[in-house]
Amino acid sequence: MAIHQFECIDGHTCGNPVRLVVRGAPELRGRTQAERRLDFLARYDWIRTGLMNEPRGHAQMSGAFLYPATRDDCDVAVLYIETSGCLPMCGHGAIGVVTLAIEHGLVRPRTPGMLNLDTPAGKVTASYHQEGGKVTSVKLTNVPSFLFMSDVEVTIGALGRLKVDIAYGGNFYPIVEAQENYRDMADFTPAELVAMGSELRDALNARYEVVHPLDPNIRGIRHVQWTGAPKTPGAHAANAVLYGAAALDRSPCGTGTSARLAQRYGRGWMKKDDILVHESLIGSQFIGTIEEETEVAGLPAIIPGIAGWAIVTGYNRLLLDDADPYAHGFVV
Ligand code: PYC
Repeated sequence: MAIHQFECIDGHTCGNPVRLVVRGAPELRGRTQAERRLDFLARYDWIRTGLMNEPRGHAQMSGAFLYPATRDDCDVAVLYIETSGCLPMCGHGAIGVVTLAIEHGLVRPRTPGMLNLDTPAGKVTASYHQEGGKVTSVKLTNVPSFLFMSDVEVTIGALGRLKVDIAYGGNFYPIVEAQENYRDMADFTPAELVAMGSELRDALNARYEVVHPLDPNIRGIRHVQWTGAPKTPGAHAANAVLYGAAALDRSPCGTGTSARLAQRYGRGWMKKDDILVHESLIGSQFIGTIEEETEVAGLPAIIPGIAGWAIVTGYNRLLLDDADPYAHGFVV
């Protein structure tokens, strides 16, 4: 019997939680951060479920551990943890990690104002602004992102037949745009978006093999992106992203916004240097940009830029006590 202790800095990025675990990270095996992710999932997933799920976390909880970088061109490696698993990349998570880590002196960037992150999905560069010890904004230059499948047909009970595009932005996202059987996310309650999104995700995963063309360990659909008209003047579009069993991202979702930029580029609706002011379910915003054009295994792709902000909300020492029947968390 043991009590496992984890010291955390809690914060949020544009409304979505970020729990940065600063003490208690398990030692991982692997030559790359992608291999370490697989090792964590095989041997330590109970830490993720204990720190993210109830009773220590909640449906939306999301966080990260820091490790020494596995590559020379990065300052620090990040392992993302979340209620749905260990994501290859998490945009709101990265903005939160950079803010919390820089403000607390946990990392030493080689170039002031810029931190290179070694993530399971690849290198992500974060440039940040600091004023009086506070990080006021972070802009990520994300991994190559691309439109993977377009006009995929799927039928769900509540809406009937839908056509969705599936795009990659560090995770795969089916993107539901306005169409005959769907107008706007504003027509539904959050609980309805969760229920319909879960059904859509299951239907797509049952029917399609969605696998990254260069990394077979990045596979499957974990998220669904409902879209709608923004409420704030100046914003171009809104989204509500489902992840895990019942979470709707309170931020506009960094990898989701990257996927949406890639979808719009792939469809010819946006071009290099265009800007997408993306609004979340609660009205917070990320600024998405198409920084560069590239290709992934012959598919046209982009390097997305995602800008947002994060803030510290508190400090936590969490205990996973082997004597607690709920030490590893639960989902209802
Ligand atoms: O911001 O990339 C993101 C993200 C993924 C899941 C929740 N947030």
